[in-house]
Amino acid sequence: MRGLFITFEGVEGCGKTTQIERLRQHLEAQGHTVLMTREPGGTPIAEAIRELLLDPAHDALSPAAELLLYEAARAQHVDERIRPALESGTTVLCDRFADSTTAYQGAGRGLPREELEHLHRIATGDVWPDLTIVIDLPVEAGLARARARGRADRMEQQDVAFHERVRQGFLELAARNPERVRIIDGTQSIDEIAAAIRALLAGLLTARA
Ligand code: Z5A
Repeated sequence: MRGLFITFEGVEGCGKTTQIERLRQHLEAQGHTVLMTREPGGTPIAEAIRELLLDPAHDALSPAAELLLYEAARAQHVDERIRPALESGTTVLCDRFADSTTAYQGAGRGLPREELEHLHRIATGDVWPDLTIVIDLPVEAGLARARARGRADRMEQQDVAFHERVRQGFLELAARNPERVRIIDGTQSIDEIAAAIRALLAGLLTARA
């Protein structure tokens, strides 16, 4: 059977990476084979594109060039890593995917949704998440966590209003896709969020059985 494809989304510092690691441990303990990966990145070519995108020295990058680079990294990631893993029955846990483009380049930068959807189709082909978890957190809280880590990358350096639009973008996306995209309150403790994610997944696994 094709593997499950689960993506994690939300504003900067919302706790995705922490929760993906928790879920990986939980699923592996149950006998699942799991691939943990991230966007932009996940393959050598896509990681090189990531370097370009997040380098604070590239503040002249145009919105259209930024969009195409995120989609180019995704096309490579899907072809080289995600699709083969899913076809071999592996569960794929991905830190960000096409919904990040809808929120950051769409809601954040103001690029038209229909154009983004067209590019998503080219980049992802037939690969789309079975479940997307948005960890929702007030922007200031997420940015404070990210700042505590040190030097901000090019996307983190965008102003608070940009990150607020991104947060709204994720909430609107969930409202448009209630079956696939589920919101979890990111102000809860790490353990509470992990339990909520496991409950969502249990529902999905039961529905598939
Ligand atoms: N981007 C885009 O614009 N378009 C696209 O198509 C894609 C991405 C795919 C990638 O940056 C940037 O690219 C991102 C979106 C953009 N930019 N922004 N802004 P990234 O991959 O480097 O960064 P990120 O995805 O935003 O993740 P992050 O900053 O690493 O955060 P996180 O993974 O969500 O959080 P975390 O590392 O799990 O936790 C952050 C800290 O909070 C850490 O110290 C934890 O211990 C702590 N934490 C976690 N959970 C909790 C709870 N529940 N309570 C308290 N503290 C917690």
